[in-house]
Amino acid sequence: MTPTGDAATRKPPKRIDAELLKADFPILDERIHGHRLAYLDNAATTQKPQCVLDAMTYFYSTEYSNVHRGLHELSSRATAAYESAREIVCRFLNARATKEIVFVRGTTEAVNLVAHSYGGKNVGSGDEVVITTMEHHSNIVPWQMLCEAKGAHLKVAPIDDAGDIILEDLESLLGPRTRIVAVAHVSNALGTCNPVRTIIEMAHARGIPVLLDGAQAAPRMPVDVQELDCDFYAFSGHKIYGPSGIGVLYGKAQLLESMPPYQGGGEMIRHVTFEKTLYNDIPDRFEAGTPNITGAVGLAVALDYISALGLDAIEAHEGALLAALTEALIDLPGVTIIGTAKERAGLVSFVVDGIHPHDIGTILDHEGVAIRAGHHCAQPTMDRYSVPATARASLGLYNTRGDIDALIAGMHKVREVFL
Ligand code: 7TS
Repeated sequence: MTPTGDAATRKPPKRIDAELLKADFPILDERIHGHRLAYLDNAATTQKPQCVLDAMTYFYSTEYSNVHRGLHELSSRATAAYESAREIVCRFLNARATKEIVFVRGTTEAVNLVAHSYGGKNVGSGDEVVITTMEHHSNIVPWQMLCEAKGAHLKVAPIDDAGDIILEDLESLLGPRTRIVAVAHVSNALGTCNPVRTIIEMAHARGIPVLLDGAQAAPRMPVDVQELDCDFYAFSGHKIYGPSGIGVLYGKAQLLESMPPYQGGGEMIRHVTFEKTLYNDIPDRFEAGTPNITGAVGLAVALDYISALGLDAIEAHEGALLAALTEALIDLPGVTIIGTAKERAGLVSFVVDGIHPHDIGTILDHEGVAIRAGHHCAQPTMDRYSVPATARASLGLYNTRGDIDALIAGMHKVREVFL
């Protein structure tokens, strides 16, 4: 039968051939204690493809200068490269305009910027900020500092035993004094993929803006800020196959335009006298000082790289690996998975009866398997499950079934050593 209509013209879904893609990442060739590296610490940071390394070297070798300043040729090249990186980020998030994209150091700085600037202006004594139990410290502490300074209250939406936000409880925290809701899109400690569309609708119904911490979501699923209708979205370059020291804050233009500067210095001004300084338009108003120019260039290439692979293909690839990884871990005696939410992405946190997570991490390292053990900068989440730490295996686009097999073989070694 001849296919008709959509089916005839639809492109076949792209597939990730992770074994092939490993060749793009030179560091994955490293031998670790005599073993082939199985890098399963992607939630902490991802490795970089050769195209990102090359683009940064090329930029430093042929185009590098400071941006938005000099009249000379190299300054024009550098400015063009930096602003073209902003366009690539804008397209990646499907933002409405490049002025909605602010380059920052990473997710941490993005949240601090919003807490200081938006929070500084809009949060007062007796007001409330709503977060959830599963936040990374960088989406807790800046709000805590703001609340302390302003006499405001930090309200924390609880999560259930599986690691899902209890939505009715979150909704009941939203009131006339709530000034902002800040939530992880995907949790770095539990892997929960939160129902952010529902949360945004709940908040917007009461006129409350929402910041999404996209540090773990942006590298592993398509993100469309217009479709989500979030007010702010933050992510880090180093977790999305780009360089460290660069990240992105997306903000709706109307909100960013209403916000005062975060830091003062060069670049963020229009005119300075000792009596008064006029601030620049967005996004420059939030980019005081010489930015991480080469970082932005590298980030743009990383975003182009993963966009060419397809974020939906990466999501499907990691989803299949996550299912296999979860199944294999559950089969091991004494293993408890911390975080069994309805929707999960990218990572598994687990504990093993009688063995400290740090010991798991150390033995696995000797087998060439890199995971993270600790509280994952989410101590309140650890407290919620009454564990001091977990072992965490987190996935990236270059991970294969072979990497999971190496982890499971390593876990058998761990048991031999400690039990
Ligand atoms: N938010 C989430 C959800 C994160 O996972 C992280 C970093 C951050 C914010 C902070 O990002 P940064 O780039 O500004 O540091 N998470 C981790 C982790 O899970 N292991 O190491 C860093």
